[in-house]
Amino acid sequence: MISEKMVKALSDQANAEFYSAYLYLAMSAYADSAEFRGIANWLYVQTREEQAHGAHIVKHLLGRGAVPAFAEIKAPQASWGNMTELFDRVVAHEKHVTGLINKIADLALEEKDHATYNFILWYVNEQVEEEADAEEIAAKVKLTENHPEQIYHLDNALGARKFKDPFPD
Ligand code: OFO
Repeated sequence: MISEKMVKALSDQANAEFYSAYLYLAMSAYADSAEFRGIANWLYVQTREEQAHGAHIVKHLLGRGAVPAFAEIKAPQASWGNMTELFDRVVAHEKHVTGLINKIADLALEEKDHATYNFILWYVNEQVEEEADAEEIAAKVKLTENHPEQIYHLDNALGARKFKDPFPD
C-alpha cells in the first residue's frame, strides 16, 4: 500500500519531469532560433526523454492503485545569454532533479516502501548518466569560447543524437 505522502511525492516528481521537458523545449527553441540546429536536436531529444519519465511515473502510480495529482506546470525561462550559459543551466537543472529523486529514495526507505524504492532506483542511475552527459557537453561548449569555430563541429555532433524510448512497450 502506497502512502498519501508518497503519492504526493511521486505526483510532484511527474510534474517536475514535465517541467524539465518544457524547459528543454524552450532551450531547444532558443538554440534553433540561433541557428544551432544540432544543439536544438540534442535538447529536443532531452524533452522527449523527460516526457517519457513524467508519463512513466504517472503509470507507476496508477499501477499501484493511486490517483496521481496533476498540477500546473510553470513557465520555463526562454532565453539565455549564450550557449555556455544555457548548458550551465542544464547542468544545474540536472543536479536539482537528482536532489528531488534522492529525496524520494530517502522517503521510500523511511516508509519501507520497497516497491517505490525499486522503482526510483532507475531514476537514481539515470541521473548519474544525465549529470555526466550534461557536464561533458557544458565543458566542451565552454572550450569553444576560445575556439569559436569549434562550436560548429560540436553542433554537428549533437545533431546526431536520436531519441530512444526508455520504456518501450
Ligand atoms: Fe528526468 O531525467 Fe534528468 O532530469
